[in-house]
Amino acid sequence: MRIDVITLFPELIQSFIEHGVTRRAYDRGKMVLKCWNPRDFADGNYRRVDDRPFGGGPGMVMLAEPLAACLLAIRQERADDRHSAPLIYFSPTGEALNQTWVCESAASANGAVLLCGRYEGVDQRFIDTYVDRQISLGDFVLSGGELPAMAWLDAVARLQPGVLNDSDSHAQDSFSPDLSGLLDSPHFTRPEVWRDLPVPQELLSGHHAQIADWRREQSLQLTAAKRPDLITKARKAGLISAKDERILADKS
Ligand code: 4GN
Repeated sequence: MRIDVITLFPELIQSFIEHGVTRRAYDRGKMVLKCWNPRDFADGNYRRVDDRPFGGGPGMVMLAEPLAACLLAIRQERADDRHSAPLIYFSPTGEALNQTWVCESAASANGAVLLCGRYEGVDQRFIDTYVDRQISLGDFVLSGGELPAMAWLDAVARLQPGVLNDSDSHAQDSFSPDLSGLLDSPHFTRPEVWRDLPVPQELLSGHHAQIADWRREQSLQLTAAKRPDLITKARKAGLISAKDERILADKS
């Protein structure tokens, strides 16, 4: 899959993708990434990419034209039409990113173009004309869209087939279908006793069915306590069994 990233700080994205799962996705030929700096598409000696907001107020707004010129160059190089690769803009006003969406993006052969904003944001006319989806990582504000873009890249790269090794498979991730969209159960490793704290004995039994039962119970209890919305969602999808319901009823 090919990903293009529009950013005033290409070095941030470049250094990120040279490590970890994003690096592995590249090395294994699963992901190709190119950064584009809108400054290279800006006019004049100063190569301005921002200007003051109409109506007044603090901060600066990213100009539409350098972004449009940059996007045109990307589309020309990709030689595809606009909707084969969606333009994604990271903004606190976007829709919440979730694993379902990450899975869809990871499965799309066409990749994506990621737009990282800076300052107060991007001229709304560029957004209305070109942006396909606005994504938010949550209800907080960052000084730029680069960190959300890196989060998206990481989440999508680790789902590419052959990027994670068997030992760190994503089938058991929180929110995965294998877990009915619930939170993952806790993990333990050696030693068996650390500072007087033992590993739950169910995990030491070597009894696969008992281990699976324990993990399901932990997932259900953890999710009920921290994310009751995910229990409701799983119930609606018919993913909570009668046995699950008994576990949930026992503890509440
Ligand atoms: C996304 C972008 C937070 C998020 C951002 C988020 C950069 N902050 N919650 N900051 O996912 C104005 C220009 C703010 C782009 C944007």
